[in-house]
Amino acid sequence: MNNRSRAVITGQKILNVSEANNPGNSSALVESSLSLQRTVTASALSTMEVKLAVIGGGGVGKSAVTVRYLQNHFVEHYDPTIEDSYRKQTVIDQNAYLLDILDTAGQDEYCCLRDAYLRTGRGFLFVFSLTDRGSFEEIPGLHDQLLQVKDSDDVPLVLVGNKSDLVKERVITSVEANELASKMKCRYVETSAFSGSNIEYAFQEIVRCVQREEDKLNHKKKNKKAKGCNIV
Ligand SMILES: Nc1nc2c(ncn2[C@@H]2O[C@H](COP(=O)(O)OP(=O)(O)OP(=O)(O)O)[C@@H](O)[C@H]2O)c(=O)[nH]1
Ligand SMILES: [Mg+2]
Repeated sequence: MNNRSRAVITGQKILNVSEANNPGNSSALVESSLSLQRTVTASALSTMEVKLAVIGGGGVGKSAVTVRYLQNHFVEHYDPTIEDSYRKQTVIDQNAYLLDILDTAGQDEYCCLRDAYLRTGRGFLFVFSLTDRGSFEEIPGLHDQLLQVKDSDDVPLVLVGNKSDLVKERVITSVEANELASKMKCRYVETSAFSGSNIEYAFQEIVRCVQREEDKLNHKKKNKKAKGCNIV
């Protein structure tokens, strides 16, 4: 990412970026600053807001994965979540996004909240622990519930096998995880919130799935409009 796109995304002072591009040249500085403002306005208009939910059994590492992605540190202490929500601006494949990330509860006593976030979420990370077969076996049921709530069999999601650093405690092979992912018609990613391995990639992949779905919807809308014009 270059200086310009970084300024658009993180809201750094425009002048700093212009100064970096045009040291000591004040008229060029003003012109560059104006053109950057135009870039900022255009980019702000095209920022897509994406609601994501991180789902899976208790203790699989949903919060640790989310916090690793947002703050790049590992949460060692286990504190069961009820529901936490975060926002993050990011750029993926030259597109700007405002991610609204819901870290959900894995404990059964909060499953009553599930329908609501399945309904409102646009993309889903289904997380299980590579060290816990029970958490892997929970995934198909959660997936069925998602398809039922959405009334669709094509929902943007990524299957995430977390705790890949715990090699000796691992009980789920990547072969069986990949088999489950192909049944769910989605990608499978192995992560470690402890080491940070593949965390950013997992979030990028779910945003890409949402973007593909958005592109399909826009394409359909355009076709419908074009057909409507022909009839008139
Ligand atoms: N070694 C290792 N430990 C992890 C990893 N991810 C999470 N943990 C640990 O596993 C425990 C549970 O992690 P959480 O992120 O709180 O789990 P959760 O899925 O959010 O749990 P609930 O909020 O109850 O649903 C914590 O002690 C984490 O430090 C990982 O990738 N590797
Ligand atoms: Mg949690």
